[in-house]
Amino acid sequence: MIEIYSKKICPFCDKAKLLLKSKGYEYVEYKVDEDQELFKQMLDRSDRRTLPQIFINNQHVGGCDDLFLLEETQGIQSLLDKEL
Ligand SMILES: N[C@@H](CCC(=O)N[C@@H](CS)C(=O)NCC(=O)O)C(=O)O
Repeated sequence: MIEIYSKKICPFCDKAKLLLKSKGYEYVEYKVDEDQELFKQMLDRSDRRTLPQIFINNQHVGGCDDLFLLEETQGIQSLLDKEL
């Protein structure tokens, strides 16, 4: 499962979501600007304040740059394939 914390005006969020869509991955999106609790949850889980923050199978990937790096190196699929 891929989870992404995002907000409305956020070029890095758009770029990350575009990568996921282009590779055919589905994701659950949490819009932190619509719910303050979701922002707190993101802080708790990631200890970061910038958006997006991305999790794959509950593992923290990081932001947009981290997602691209992951795809270039071991691949997004490798985290999806990992047993929890
Ligand atoms: N290197 C980060 C950059 C993320 C970033 O700067 N995101 C902007 C929004 S597009 C942000 O969160 N800025 C600070 C803020 O809005 O509080 C990444 O790749 O995710």
